[in-house]
Amino acid sequence: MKITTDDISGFNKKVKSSLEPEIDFMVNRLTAKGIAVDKIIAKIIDFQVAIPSWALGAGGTRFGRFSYGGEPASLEQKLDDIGLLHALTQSAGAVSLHIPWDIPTDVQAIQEIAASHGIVFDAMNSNTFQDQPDAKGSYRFGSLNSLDKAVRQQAVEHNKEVVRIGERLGSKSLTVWLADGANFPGQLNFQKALQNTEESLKEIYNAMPQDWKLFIEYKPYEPNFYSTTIQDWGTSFMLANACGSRAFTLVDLGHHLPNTNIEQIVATLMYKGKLGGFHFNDSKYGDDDVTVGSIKPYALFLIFNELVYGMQNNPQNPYPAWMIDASHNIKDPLEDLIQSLDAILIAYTQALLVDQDALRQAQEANDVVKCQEILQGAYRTDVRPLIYLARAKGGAAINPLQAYRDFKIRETLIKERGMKTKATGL
Ligand code: PSV
Ligand code: MN
Repeated sequence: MKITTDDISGFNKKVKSSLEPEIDFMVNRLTAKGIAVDKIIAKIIDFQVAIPSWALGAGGTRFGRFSYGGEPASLEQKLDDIGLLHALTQSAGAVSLHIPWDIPTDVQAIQEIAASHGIVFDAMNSNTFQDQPDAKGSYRFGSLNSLDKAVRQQAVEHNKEVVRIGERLGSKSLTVWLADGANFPGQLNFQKALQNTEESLKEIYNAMPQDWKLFIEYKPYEPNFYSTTIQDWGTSFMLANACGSRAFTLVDLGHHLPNTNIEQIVATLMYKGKLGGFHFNDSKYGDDDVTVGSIKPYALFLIFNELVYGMQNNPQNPYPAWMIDASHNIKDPLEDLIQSLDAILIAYTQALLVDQDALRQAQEANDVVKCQEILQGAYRTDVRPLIYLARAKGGAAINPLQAYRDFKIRETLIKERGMKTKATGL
């Protein structure tokens, strides 16, 4: 199924008149406050988020998985799904591949499909958390941290292979997330595990092309429950520094213990020029991987406030690679992704509305009440009319979720692919 620009403009014509009063009111109000609405709209249009190749099908838990009709059964179909998402939103113009879940068999064909949808290849993801059927060594007791040199080498070689595949596709970065750790006290020598990890990462880093970046993801627990070798941002930061200037920390919102101040982590990393990648999701208890902004929207806004500040004030930090890392256990994956993109753009726009000069002055005057008023004033602004406007200007559907339903996309995908398809990956 393909959505054309005519489909989008036809849909927009239908819905625009009912939204125009809200849009006009918002634009007039912000303009009267001296805010350059055009610049904000341009920033919203520019913001692109990569969709991981594993997020197009139904996710699951260790207790089971409920398939979703019309799931993409191949990489080609996954790209088609991202193409639909991008046609509707114009903000999902990148894919992040997980190897070996999505090894392209015909690289040129895959490139052509991606290009036809306006999709580029963002960070490549390696996988040394699952054993592969033909592998000699097992990752049961670790991969890059393993005491077994042959297992470590196998994991290093896999990462090098992922880079080679990425090079052919035009990707420029590798994300390494390790499940390595221990389930029980005493199982692992922490120092040895860290040393092995550092040496393995250095080998991967040194084998990467000069224009590639390495993103090191951290996570405090799961699938190992007692310890994780790269448990937190500090460990990731230390390893990135040990590798070199093209190695960075990757923040995944779900990879923190409850109540961690993630916005402060973001600020610290950007100050040091080391925030390379960012995975969006939301959670209540752990790495729940639910829809972005569905549980803690204010926290998301505070994080975006630091991201926006960092992008404006920290030239030493590269532009971060954005990706949605969510799992869709009960919702239609495409609808869930549309909701996540909405939440990302809403929080981003609210953060763009923070009056940074007024905030600095209030901070300098130690006017704590004013500081809170400024932040919450931006957070409590219903910025959706600005997003409608940006979408109309950027060629997206003004209301992508409504368009998705009006166009009967899932019904069509089920007709085309059947009820019983199963996406590869988690
Ligand atoms: C691990 O929980 C993670 O966040 C990593 O980014 C993986 O690549 C992804 O989820 C999928 O397993
Ligand atoms: Mn992640």
